[in-house]
Amino acid sequence: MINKNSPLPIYYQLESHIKELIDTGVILPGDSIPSEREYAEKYEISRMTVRQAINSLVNQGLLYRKKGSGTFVSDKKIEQPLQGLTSFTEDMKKRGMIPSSKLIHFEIVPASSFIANELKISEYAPVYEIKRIRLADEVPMAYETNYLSANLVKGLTEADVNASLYAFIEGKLNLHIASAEQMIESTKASSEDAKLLQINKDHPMLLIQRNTYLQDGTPLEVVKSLYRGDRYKFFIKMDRTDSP
Ligand code: 16G
Repeated sequence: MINKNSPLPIYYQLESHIKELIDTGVILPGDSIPSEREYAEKYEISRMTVRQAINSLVNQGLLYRKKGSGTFVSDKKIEQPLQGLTSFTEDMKKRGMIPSSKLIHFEIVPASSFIANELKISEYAPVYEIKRIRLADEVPMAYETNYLSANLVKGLTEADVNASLYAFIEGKLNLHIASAEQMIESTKASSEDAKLLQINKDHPMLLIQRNTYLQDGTPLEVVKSLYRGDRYKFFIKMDRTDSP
């Protein structure tokens, strides 16, 4: 497994070996891996070399350390396509996971100048401000804040947002959700985010801002979604002919 005569660095060989065990399901999410000392003794290599291999896998998000109890295999990341305009509920169901929401905040507030501008409504016009923790199989995945015009999305209730916002808009209001623009950037969890998502402060996160439009171009929602960086990766297929 470790070939000391190989031109490949030993830490890299060990890293590839552990990665293969994860990829082939020999070791599963939640399983612990042997300690640095055990690897060092087994392969007669230095603990420094073992640490380098493990650090690299921790940095890639494939392993995580738990203080005092060891190093474990991370859960597999959810691969989220960027093509297609879907809802959280649809995305999770497609994967065979059970979506749910924990409603943190639901209120009609006067639109700030930023929100009014994005939704093309007047400042102080009534907007729903909705904050939800989005869960998949009961694990918190994202913290989402939506703003929608209360004059457009009439009669929205807490029960509707506990189910699916898009299902209400399309199914009950018969509005046609057509397009969206989305921006993704990296960030860290604040202490509030961390508490709500049951992760540590400064946990790596992906911040997604989405503006969604109806078929006639009316802005429908302004959304800020904070996804767990260790559980999500985004996928897009590109064609050279698509270039702007
Ligand atoms: C997704 C959308 C969000 C939308 C929500 C509706 C992203 C980044 N955001 O989370 O804009 O409001 O789905 O979900 O994908 P729902 O119909 O399950 O309430």
